[in-house]
Amino acid sequence: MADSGERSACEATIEMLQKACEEDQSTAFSRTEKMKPCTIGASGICCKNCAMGPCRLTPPKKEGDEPKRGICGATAEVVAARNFVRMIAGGSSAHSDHGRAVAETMILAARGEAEGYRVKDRIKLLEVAADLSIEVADRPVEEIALDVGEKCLAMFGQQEGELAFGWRAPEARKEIWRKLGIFPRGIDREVVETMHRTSIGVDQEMENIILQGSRCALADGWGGSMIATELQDILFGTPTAIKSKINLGVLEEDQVNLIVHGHEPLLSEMILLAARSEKMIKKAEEKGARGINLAGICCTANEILSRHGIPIAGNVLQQEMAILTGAVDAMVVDVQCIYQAIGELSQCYHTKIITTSPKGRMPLAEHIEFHESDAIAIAERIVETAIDNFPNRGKVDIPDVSSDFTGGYDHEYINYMLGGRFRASYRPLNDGIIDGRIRGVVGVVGCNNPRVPHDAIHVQVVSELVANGCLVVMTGCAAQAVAKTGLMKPETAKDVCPQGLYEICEAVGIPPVLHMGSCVDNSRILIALTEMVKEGGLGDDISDLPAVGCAPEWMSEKAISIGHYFVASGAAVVFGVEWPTSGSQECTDYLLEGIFEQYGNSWHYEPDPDKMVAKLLSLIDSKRDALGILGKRERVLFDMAARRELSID
Ligand code: NFS
Repeated sequence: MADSGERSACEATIEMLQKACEEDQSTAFSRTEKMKPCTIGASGICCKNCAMGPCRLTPPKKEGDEPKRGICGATAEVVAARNFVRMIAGGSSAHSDHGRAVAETMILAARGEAEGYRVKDRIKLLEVAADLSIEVADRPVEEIALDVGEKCLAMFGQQEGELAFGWRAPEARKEIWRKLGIFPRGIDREVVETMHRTSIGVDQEMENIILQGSRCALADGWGGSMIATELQDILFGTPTAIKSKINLGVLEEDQVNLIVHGHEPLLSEMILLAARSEKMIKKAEEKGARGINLAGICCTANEILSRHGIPIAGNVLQQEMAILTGAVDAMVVDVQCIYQAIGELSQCYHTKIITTSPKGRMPLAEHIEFHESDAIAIAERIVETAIDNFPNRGKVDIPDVSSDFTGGYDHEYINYMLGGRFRASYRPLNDGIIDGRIRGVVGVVGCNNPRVPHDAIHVQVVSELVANGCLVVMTGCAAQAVAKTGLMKPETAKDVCPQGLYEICEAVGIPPVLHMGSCVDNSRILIALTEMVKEGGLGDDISDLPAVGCAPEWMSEKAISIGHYFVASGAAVVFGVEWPTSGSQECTDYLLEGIFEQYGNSWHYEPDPDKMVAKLLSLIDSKRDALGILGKRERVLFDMAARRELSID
């Protein structure tokens, strides 16, 4: 296997990869080296939507050769577009099913049928109710919550009209959606129609297929994901800045280590309650442990970090690393981004894997099914299973690596931080951009992918963006990568920011890189961009803002859905790793250039981190130029020594 240091920028991961190597354990990293990707599939031109194929529409070998067609006659650009929008449908389904579960729980909670769940943020409830035209005057909170829950749940099956949260977008954007006929109707409807249109013999026109992809992606960003974020805030509290720690060093040698991994906070919030109960702590002590240590992996981690400051054990590529420490007594999983491989790995390191969702079971795991109606009792059973497993530990190797950081920056909190309690507004942010102290805003989001060095591209790109005066907002596993570097500590601003950005960070008390939560919380970035437009001075639409999105290490279909809803909402988006339609020049040109005309921005692909930074800055500067606020600046380049200085503390 390649040198572990080349596989990851994260010291704890490198240490565990060495252990895996010594103990002959397979990990996603080692399997990546053995599994070469199918180049035809990776480039989006393998059609396997019917049994006449699969048809591999490789480009012509030499000039003059006829382009290959599928058995039905499908052309490469149509196949690439179909595969692309099917990725959107997959990603949109995942985020949206998450949102649906939260809406269902809110209804149960409002009816008093889900012990442990209640409305925690009343103000947010009233704001959301107002946006949904729900009467609030003199009504009890439970009644309003029931209406909000039911109205949100109805958005999934809505057949006609416009998705209500879409009305929050800037006026100019809504007009574009209406003109293109892509204002999403119901969330499920857009996913179903995308699957229908891309099945054999339906939509045969690339542009029309991509249009439906846009409608499906918008149903995610302004629908399913936004429902998840908003209703979670109502039920569990809207995040505010909170300190925490990240990396495998947060595991405790003398405590029961329970990891929550997956996506939905419905379960992890209850596990947190159970793990903190005296009854459970006493049980843990009876087994010889000093207490119960709860930590998270993936987006579940981001959810409970943002609301409770619970430490993060690692991002998606660290799920196997956590088990390799030998210190994880139970890893509780629900849905999404859970590697089947952890089942087998757990057999060698005492860890109990506990599946909890009827949607996601796996061999070699114990299944304790979670139901919101009996949440506390089930959460206690899960915590007890971890406690009972504590005495079964063998050798423990916890890397002594962890970093402090601050998370919990939702768009409401940014608004408040910028303007203060009595004049909360985005004015200082817009002014900072207009006067050039902030060059632009970049959302760096998405996954880790073992095809590229773990965390390394995130860290390089974000460090350089900050050094070049950009305010960076982050979610998902990308946020976790950068939380390890110290860039998310307010006190770091003076060392890493140019003067203008530093002055703003210092005045407001924020770091230059803001952790905004999980991947469904990308909907918070949509709202923040909309607020910037509404504040004025930076154009009339999201497409006018000096703001860009970026996913340097993406892997999931969810990332494609997120990227596409940002593009359809008017933001330029740069992806790294691999471009999923690269086998069709026509489809690629359309997504990277052609759609600019419709949306005012487009996709970009750049796997090289140096060039990615240059591209992000030039996209920002082109918007500054159009707004008449471009000041000439040199790009600050980072050499290896500068990057090392930033290394994990
Ligand atoms: Ni997002 Fe979160 Fe991570 Fe990627 Fe997976 S955990 S929902 S998909 S891998 S960022």
